[in-house]
Amino acid sequence: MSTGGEAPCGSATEVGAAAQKTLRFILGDQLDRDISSLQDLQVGTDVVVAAEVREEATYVRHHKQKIAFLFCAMRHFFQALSAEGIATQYYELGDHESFREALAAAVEAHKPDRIVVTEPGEWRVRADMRKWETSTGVPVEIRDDDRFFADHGMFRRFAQGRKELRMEYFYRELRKKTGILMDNGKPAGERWNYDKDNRKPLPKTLKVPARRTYAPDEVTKAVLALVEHEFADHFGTLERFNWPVTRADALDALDHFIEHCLPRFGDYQDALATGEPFLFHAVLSPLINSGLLRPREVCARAEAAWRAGDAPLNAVEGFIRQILGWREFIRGIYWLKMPEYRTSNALNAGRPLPDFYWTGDTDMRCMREAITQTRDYAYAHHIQRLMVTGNFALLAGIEPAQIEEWYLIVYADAYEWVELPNVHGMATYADNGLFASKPYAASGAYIDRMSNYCADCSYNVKEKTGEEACPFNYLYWDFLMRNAENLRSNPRIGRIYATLERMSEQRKIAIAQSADDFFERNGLKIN
Ligand code: FAD
Ligand code: DLZ
Ligand code: SF4
Repeated sequence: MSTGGEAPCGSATEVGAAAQKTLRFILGDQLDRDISSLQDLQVGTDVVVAAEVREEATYVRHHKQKIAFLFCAMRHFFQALSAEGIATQYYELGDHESFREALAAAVEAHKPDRIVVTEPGEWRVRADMRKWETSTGVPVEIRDDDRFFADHGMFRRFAQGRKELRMEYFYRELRKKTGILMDNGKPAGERWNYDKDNRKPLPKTLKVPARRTYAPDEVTKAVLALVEHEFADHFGTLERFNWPVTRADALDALDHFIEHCLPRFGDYQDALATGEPFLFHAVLSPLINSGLLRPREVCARAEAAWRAGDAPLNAVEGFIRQILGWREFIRGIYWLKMPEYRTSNALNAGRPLPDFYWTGDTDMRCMREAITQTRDYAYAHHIQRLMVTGNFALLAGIEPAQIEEWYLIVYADAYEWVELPNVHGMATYADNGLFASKPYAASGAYIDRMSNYCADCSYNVKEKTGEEACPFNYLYWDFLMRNAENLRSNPRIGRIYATLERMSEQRKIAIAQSADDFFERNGLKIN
């Protein structure tokens, strides 16, 4: 059922007879009242349109919580627009199957003089959007997405002529451009980066702050029932759905993070712990990516906490670097390199994705923990994504397209612009190190150092080969042996190859045999 709301009499801005009627089409990840497509909105003349469409929910079979989160946030956003007296047209699931169909219906219903949109986050949707003018017969203006600190031109200029693309240098440019964490033209605290201070495991005695809870209102309850019914066979559960879905609740989640988690964010940024899915992380990415929170306000709040003495600089710089540095840089890579980017497979990885990525049914404690909480919360923190599920996919040689689709499906914050470079580039090195100076490959020793998982695992992290041994141990060396031709010349892992060369033939055979047995046991053997 569609809901259309006209501006109530008297609340409309007076406009002349010649005012252009503009249809402003908002996508599910553009839920920001200041989004560029709404910036010159004429209340009383214009209509704002959005649509829940099956095509977006099923082009990959998104996690139930991801669909529910977006539909809830979209419905609440449109309620708030209507409450402002803005004319809206909101199509619910089932009204139209695709953006194109919904737009055609809205054009038919409202007869606009022009259509205004903000550019989408995904290449796939942009290609479609570029045809909207022809398909509707109405002029379409596609505006930049100025929620980001950098536009496409800034990244292109940064990338031009560089042999290596490194986040750190782009981040420094953005620090200078925005003045964030800068004092008199110099980085706050005289250092750009405090990463070395941010690698502590979680002490046994430290209590992790409880998360805020967001009770579902009637709108949210209706969406949860709809998603359970319509997307019953999609991955994930809705039982623990606890996402803020309004601007007010998103701001509340930001307050909570700044006060309770940010002070320790830096220290435990890389930690992993059984039964602790969130640790001191922000858990704000779905809110930022969908528009409920603005990257600028999130960074400003973090910086203010440091300036007020409420959070240390290693935490605040570490946090701001994720948003001002990594998030912007990753987006830059995506738009610089798409659509060819996704097609490379530098390490010729060709194994299928194991079933346990969907079921969590594995004896590897670290993988089980990451996958089951992904199923329950549509969330895993960065180190779980990179050094557990990502590391496994890298070491085992899972085909890039299969592991990329998994990441795009399972996380509430996943959109191709941010998922793809993180998986294709950072986690699996499928882009041949376009922006990572070496593969993020690690054996069980790394996971053991940063977590308490191994103490409670059926495998033995100290064992290197054989059935009892931690699979990350032999898969790590097997990966290096399999990819020696590609990786040996990389100066950052030369030392590791030197160790490999000193290994006895007998040991190398035992490693390869253990890996082979593991692949066989898990249905991952290929010719
Ligand atoms: P925090 O750890 O508290 O970080 C704060 C914020 O920084 C995040 O909310 C996010 O906006 C930003 N951020 C941190 N790291 C990155 C990064 N590498 N790239 C972009 N933004 C970053 N992030 C997504 O938003 N969507 C994805 O689909 C996604 N897929 C990923 C896949 C892999 C294999 C890896 C290694 C990382 C991926 N990330 C993705 C980045 C990162 O893991 C998540 O942004 C983060 O875990 C979100 O949780 P948080 O809000 O608690 O983040
Ligand atoms: C992810 C998603 C889903 C599941 N459903 C919708 C939807 O029904 N309507 C909508 O406008 N957007 C949805 N989205 C987000 C879009 O996929 C996203 O806007 C594009 O991928 C561009 O980033
Ligand atoms: Fe993971 Fe290996 Fe530790 Fe088990 S022993 S939790 S598989 S790293």
